[in-house]
Amino acid sequence: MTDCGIWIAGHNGMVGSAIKRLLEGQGRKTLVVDRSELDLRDQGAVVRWLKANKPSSVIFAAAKVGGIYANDHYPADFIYDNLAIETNIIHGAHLAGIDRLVFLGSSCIYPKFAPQPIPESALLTGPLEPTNEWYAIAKIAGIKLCQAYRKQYGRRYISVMPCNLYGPRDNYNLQTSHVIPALIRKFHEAKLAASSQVVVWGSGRPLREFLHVDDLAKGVVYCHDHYDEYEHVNCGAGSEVSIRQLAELVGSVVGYSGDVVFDVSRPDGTPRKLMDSSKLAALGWRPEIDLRSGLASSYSWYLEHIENQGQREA
Ligand code: GFB
Repeated sequence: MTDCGIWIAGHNGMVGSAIKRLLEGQGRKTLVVDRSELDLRDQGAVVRWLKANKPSSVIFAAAKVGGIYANDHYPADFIYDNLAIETNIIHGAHLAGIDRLVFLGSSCIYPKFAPQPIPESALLTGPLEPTNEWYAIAKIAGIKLCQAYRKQYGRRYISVMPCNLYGPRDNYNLQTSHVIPALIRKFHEAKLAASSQVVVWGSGRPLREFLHVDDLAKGVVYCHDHYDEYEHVNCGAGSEVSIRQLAELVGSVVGYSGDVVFDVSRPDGTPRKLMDSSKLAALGWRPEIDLRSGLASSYSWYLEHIENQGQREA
């Protein structure tokens, strides 16, 4: 049978592009389609495209994503776009006879006060963090879609839950970005302007687990090749830092020596969300990029791609 390639849905995003780089580096055939040619929220178009192109499997990295501000301010976009994309791709893959699919979620699927480190079994055991419950509900629905098609039709659809991610092709728009690109940009601009202070949102106390997207890509491809179970699987760095520590680290990588002030009128979000990734570790995956060197390479990427070419919109 002809190998039509692995469809990377969302290949232009930070996660999808990392997966594409990795698969192509391994000499594997990939399939992509641009947003201008296929709107993933259009059910008929997605089903037609899948039936016509027949990918051998799907890695599902397409999503409407954003940081704490975007999640909190655009709840309808986050729940609608993600639910639509998920139902269209997962149902469409089934209709097109595609037997293998990897869905990507997020650690925000877990309850706000989940036990730490968070095991996969903590799903649906308590209330969610309000700043991102819309996105979280959509991602939980994605896990359940995969499980439903596995249970009813025997499809080998699996889900992988990453922690907070960063790396090349991150979004550097200060309103919609996650904390790492926001701090890289804020510290860099403060250094250039010789500003005496940088404003960091919230109290600085929340703890976050950050994984470089190239490490995630290896975990996802590993799961695509080797993991075939009903339960979703966590994919995290295994360590956490406070936002205050992160700000100090970014300041030192960027070379900014002014003060950091915390704007407590901004939300902290979840106090802590360190995942237990021992299930994936037992399968043989380990993260390789430590936070400081990942931040240094992200700052180089920012200087090369964003700073000199104007800011990308989200
Ligand atoms: O990265 P972030 O937006 O995502 O924020 P979440 C992490 C923490 O950094 C929060 C603080 O406590 C923010 O208040 N922070 C400090 C900042 N300064 C800044 C800044 O300039 N920009 C941003 N964005 N944050 C998102 C979820 O949650 O993470 C999504 O809303 C998803 O659903 C994603 O799960 C991974 O970790 O709070």
